[in-house]
Amino acid sequence: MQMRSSLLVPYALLGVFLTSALPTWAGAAKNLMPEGSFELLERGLPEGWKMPDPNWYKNFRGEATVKTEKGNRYLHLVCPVLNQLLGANYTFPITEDMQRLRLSYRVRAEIKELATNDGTGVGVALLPWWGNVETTQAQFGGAEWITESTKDWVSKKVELDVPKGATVLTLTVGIKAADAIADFDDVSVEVLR
Ligand SMILES: [Ca+2]
Repeated sequence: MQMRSSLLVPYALLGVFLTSALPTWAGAAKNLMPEGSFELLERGLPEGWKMPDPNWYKNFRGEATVKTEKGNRYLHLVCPVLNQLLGANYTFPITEDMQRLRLSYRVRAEIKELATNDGTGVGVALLPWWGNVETTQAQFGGAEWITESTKDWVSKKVELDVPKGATVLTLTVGIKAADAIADFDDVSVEVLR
């Protein structure tokens, strides 16, 4: 009897711990992009990101770097021509139990000119992949692309359903068919369910 009562105390404490921890677990969605803040660098480049090749974008005087402002790092893109997509990619695996995602990021854009076709500007898109084959679907989704300059940083957020059977998602942060300067920070993709 003595042993049983001594065991009761730890279990009671565990119960208190679990009860207090539950609301936190319920509110925190899993973030699939641990390096969306551009704070961690590897040889000057943001860790986990595939940056565009400088040999390619220097031909049109483009720029893709990490800059620092008040101790905070962010992605800085410059695309002075209308016929290019200048972007950084982040690829991550996805499983069948991930059905709905929330994409969010902060962006600051200076847009000088847009190409005349649709879907141009500054923004973030998610592309699904099935195995190693790229889909014919042009764009899975993202927040509406910015087509006018922002005075300061603005926050974007959008919820998206994952296409059935997708095994990999590529997130592209960039400037598409626009003469623009764009800064990005705090990119996250959370699993809502
Ligand atoms: Ca940052």
